[in-house]
This record gives sequence, C-alpha cells and structure tokens, in this order.
Amino acid sequence: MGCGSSKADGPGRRPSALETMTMDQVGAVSLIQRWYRRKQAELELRRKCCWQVFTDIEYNSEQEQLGLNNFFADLGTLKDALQDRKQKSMKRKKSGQVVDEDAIKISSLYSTDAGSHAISPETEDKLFNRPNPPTNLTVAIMKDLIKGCQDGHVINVKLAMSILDESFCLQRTFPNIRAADSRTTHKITVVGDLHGKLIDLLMIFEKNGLPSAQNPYVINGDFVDRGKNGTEICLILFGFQLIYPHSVFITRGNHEDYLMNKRYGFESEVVSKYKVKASILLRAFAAIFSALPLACIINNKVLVMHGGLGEGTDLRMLSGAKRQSYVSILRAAKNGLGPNGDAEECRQVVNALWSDPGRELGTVFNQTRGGGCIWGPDVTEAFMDKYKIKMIVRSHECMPNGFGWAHNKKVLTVFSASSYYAPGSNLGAYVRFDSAAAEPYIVQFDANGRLKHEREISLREQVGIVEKAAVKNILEKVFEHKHDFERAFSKVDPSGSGKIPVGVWASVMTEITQLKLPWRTMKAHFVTLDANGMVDYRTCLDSVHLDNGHGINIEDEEASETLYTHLGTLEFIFRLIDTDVSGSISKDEFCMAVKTLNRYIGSEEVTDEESHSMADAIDLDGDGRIDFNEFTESFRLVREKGENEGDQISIIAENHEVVV
Ligand SMILES: [Mn+2]
Repeated sequence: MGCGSSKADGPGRRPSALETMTMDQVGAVSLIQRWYRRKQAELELRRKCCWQVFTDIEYNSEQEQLGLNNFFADLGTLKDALQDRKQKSMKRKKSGQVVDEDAIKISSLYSTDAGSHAISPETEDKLFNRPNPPTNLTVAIMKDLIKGCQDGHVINVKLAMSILDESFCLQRTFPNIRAADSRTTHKITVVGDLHGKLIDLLMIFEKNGLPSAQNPYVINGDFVDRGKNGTEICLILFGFQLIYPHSVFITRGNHEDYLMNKRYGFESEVVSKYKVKASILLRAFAAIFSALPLACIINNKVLVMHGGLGEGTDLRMLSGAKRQSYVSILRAAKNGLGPNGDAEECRQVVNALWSDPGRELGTVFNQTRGGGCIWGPDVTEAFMDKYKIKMIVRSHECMPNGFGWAHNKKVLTVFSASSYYAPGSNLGAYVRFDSAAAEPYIVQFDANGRLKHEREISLREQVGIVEKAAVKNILEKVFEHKHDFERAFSKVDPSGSGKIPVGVWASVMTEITQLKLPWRTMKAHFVTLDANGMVDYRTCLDSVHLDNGHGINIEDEEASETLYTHLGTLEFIFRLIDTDVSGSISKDEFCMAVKTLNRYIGSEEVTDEESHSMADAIDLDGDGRIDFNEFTESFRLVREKGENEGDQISIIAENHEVVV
C-alpha cells in the first residue's frame, strides 16, 4: 500500500500523521485496516476459486480427447488410406493436367507415423541439394512481417511455404536435445506457452528485444492452438530461427501435434486464413512439429522441456528416440507402444511433453490430464544428481503469476500467455538467465495493458471479470448435462420439494460435472437459498440459456442439449473425416470413414452403394459434399445409458447405427 517514503528523522521534521492521531482515530484506522485485509483475503479466495474452475475445465476436455483414442487409431489408418488414394490419383493426373508443384513437394514430406523416417530418400535429396535457399530471410523482412501481422494481414502463402520448407530441413539437423551456450552472450531467455497469442510474443520482443546472435531465445512449446495467431507465431519464430539457427531454440509442446490441432483451434485457424491452400500448409506444419527437438540444455546446467520428468527419465534414451516418428504424441500417449513399437522410448517422450510436477513422492499417472505423469520432488532430486543439472524449466501449466516454483525451487514453470482464461485471469512471464546472476530473472507482464503494479488497485474489478468468465464456463457444463442434473436432483429430492441442503447440492454438482470445485463457496452464483439455508436447486437449471456459437439451428431442447454436449467431439470427428481439410466431406471421404468404422466395430460389411446412399441422404442441399451443418443435422448424437453397456455414444444416421 502507498504509505509514502519515510525520510530520516532530523531536527525540525514535521510529526507524522500517525503521531498526531487521537486514540479514537487510531482505533478507527486499525478497524479499517482489518476490514481491508479481510476483503483482500476474500478477493484472493474468489480468485483461487475461478482459477480452479478454468484449470479443471481445461484438463477435463483434454481427458475427453484422450478418451477417444481407439477411434483416433482407426481414423489414422483411414487418413493414410486416403492419402494413398490421393497420391495415386495425383499420379494419374500427371499424364496430362497441370499439377500443383507445391502440393506434391510438401505432401510428400509428410507420410504416416508408422515408419521410422517420415521422408523418402528421393524427397530428401530434392530438399537438401537445392542450389539456393529460396527464402533469404533478413531481419528487415522479419520486421516487415511482424508489422504486417500486427496490422492483421495474413502472411503470403508463398512466403509461408518457403519458411516452412526451409525450417523443416533445419529442424531435422538438430538433435533431440539441443545444447545452448550463453557464456558469450551473457544472457538467454526462455519463453513458455504462447497458445496463439501473438500480442504476448510481441510484448516479450518489445521488452526483451528481437532474437539475435546476442539475444538468444528458447521457445518452450505450445505456441499454437486456442489463440487466433498460431500461424503468425510459428512463421515469425521459424523465420528468426532460419536467420539465427544457433540462437533460437524451439522445443516441442504437447500441442505441436496435428491431432490436438484438430480439436483446439489451430487447424481451423489455418483453414480460415488459407482456404484451399490450407491442407498443404497443415501438412507442412504437422511435419515440422514432429521434427522439433524435445528439449534443450542451457550451459549444461538448466534443462528446458515442455512437460518434464517421469519415473527414470533417461536423457540418453530421450536423445536416441526417433522423434520424427511421433507425428502425434497424443496417440502415442494412449497406445503406450508408440510408433516405433518401443514402450520405454514412448514413455520417455510422452513424459517430456505431458508431465506436471507434484508434491507427492514418486510418480503417478496424470489422471487429471489423462496423459504423462505427476512426478515428485524425490524424482527431481535423483535426476539432478545423476545428470548434474541445477534446474528444470518447464511450461505446460497456466500460472496466476506467469511462473511458479516447485520442488524446493529446482523446478520452474514459465507460462507466457497472459490473460489466458479470461481478461485479467493471469499474468504472462518469461525468464532470463544472465550468466552473472545466479538466480533466474523473471519478468511478468500482461499484454492487455494491465501491468503488475496496477493489479492491486483493480483487483476487485479484475476478480469480477474473471469470475464472470468462470461462471459462464460452468453454466455451459451445466447446460451440457441438464437432463443428468434433473435426474440426479429428483433422486435426492424424492418428494419434489425443490429444496435440498447445500452439501447435497454440492455433491450432485461434483458428480455430474466431474469438476471438483469449491461449490459451497461459489453457490451464490448458481442458486438461491431460502430462509433456512436450503438450496432451491431449480434456480441453477432455469438460468441456463446458451448460444452454441456454431450457427446451428437447434429446435427442440433435448436434442440441442445432446448435440451441445458432443459438439466438440463431433467437430473433431468431422475434421478427421475431412482429410483434405477442404471444410466439407466428399463422398469418397465419407465412404472411407464408414468402412473404417465398420471394420473397427466388427459389424458386417457396408457396400459402397450403401455408403453412397447414406452420403446422399446427409447431403441435404445435394451439392455433392457434406458440410458441418449437414453433418450435425443428420447425425443425432444419443447418449445411451444402458445399464450394462455403461456410457456409449452412438451415431445414428438414417437406419444405420454406428457405435463409437
Ligand atoms: Mn502444454
């Protein structure tokens, strides 16, 4: 608090305000102070509650994504099959028609994650023996590029392609664990998750300078998804790395994964910016992501990786992993064997990108995320002893203050996307290691303009904004499960009085949303209480009204609820089937998906004719393609609560039923 500066006592100094106060006044001041402190503590508590809401909901959806694993595996096969088919048809085209040169070059970069090398020797030759690098990037070009991005322009597709093309070749020359040396530059800066928030990257550049030979950077993964500018961030970072390959270190995060990108926004970002060229770019991005190094060690002392450690993390094994085979780390995390059929290698790679530090000793499976593990202080200790490492810097978790210490200040989490969950929800941070200083120098910022020193003044207002966003998120969850709630409430209130004790209400909320939130503390946001302190549970269901944001016309409420519950999943499946990322599903793509699904569930073969007629039925406007609206209109997602089958989602189209 601003108490002013106190100058040294001296003759003739004016007595301070406190000294001239009467006892009554002093009493009043201390009362106000106590009241103020209590209010601050209350606000802090409210802020913590919101935080839990955001993180719980975030991890909940990641888990759901992982739960679709078996389905991914088969759709992965489907993707490969379609790829083959497409390449064959391209070859056929070659005989007479014009073929897009770029398309062939980049698509051949990307093959399946089944082989140990994603590139054919033929393509490799073509890439490495090029007479002149096509980009010839300069810092001046990069500055123009940044200016253009700030003005909201989309980066030219030719420039984008040439940066990606060059960057891919460069990534492949790096080892899995890169070594950074800051002894000559006397500094190196580590940046954490950016998640498509260009404004944060630019703020860091403004405060800390552009990357250069004298100003090296480690960018520690998760620069795409969620935010709107993953493309720009990638191209700016890859561009600077092409100019300063030995001063820009980019490590892979769990979102540098094409399957994650289908669900969390990067794919749709690229599609909306590049339209027909999007699929080529996306393939190039997927290829580069799988070629990114997994970690970086600064001055042999500080290990930087996105997730962290696991049981017996072995740097030698991690160095030897065939990283490029891991086109999707998410898929590897679930099948456990990984693309190379080596369970131990797979475990090491997955932990490096997915794990979180925890307080308990040893390691446990990361239940909240559904992938990686939670490792304890003893694991950190043993690892540091073995490798003579002094500190681990990792990212992967949003932090209220942009950074956080764990394990006796041996593990530092750095998260650089400010206002990640809602405006004012958190600060961003980056960390600089100046070789002279023993301690890392941590800089916090909020790219939305609320700087740290202003925070306390507006804490109340800020908590209000964050709380509103958190409550909205929960109401969405409540809406998704409205009917489950009605059933659960009628069970605990058989007489139908509409009133239940707070504790009962809280446990129903936890059970149905699967979110372990401080419901009692937050109850005022959702329900009204009567004079006896009983919860009127209907008030939380009646207040829910939502816009699904997809422009889908929803008629009856029950259907809209089930549709809304699975909209994310449905969109994800749609993107998987739409292999050429055209924004709509062709009949070929649809038939292939039906085939794969049928093989997966082991039901009898559906003929091509049958699947074609299904496609025709779904194609409501008869233009020969199925767009997302047609897809959701025709497919009713029904959650079957069969007593024996447990939770199953079945997609019913016409008379055909497919269980996912
Ligand atoms: Mn992450």
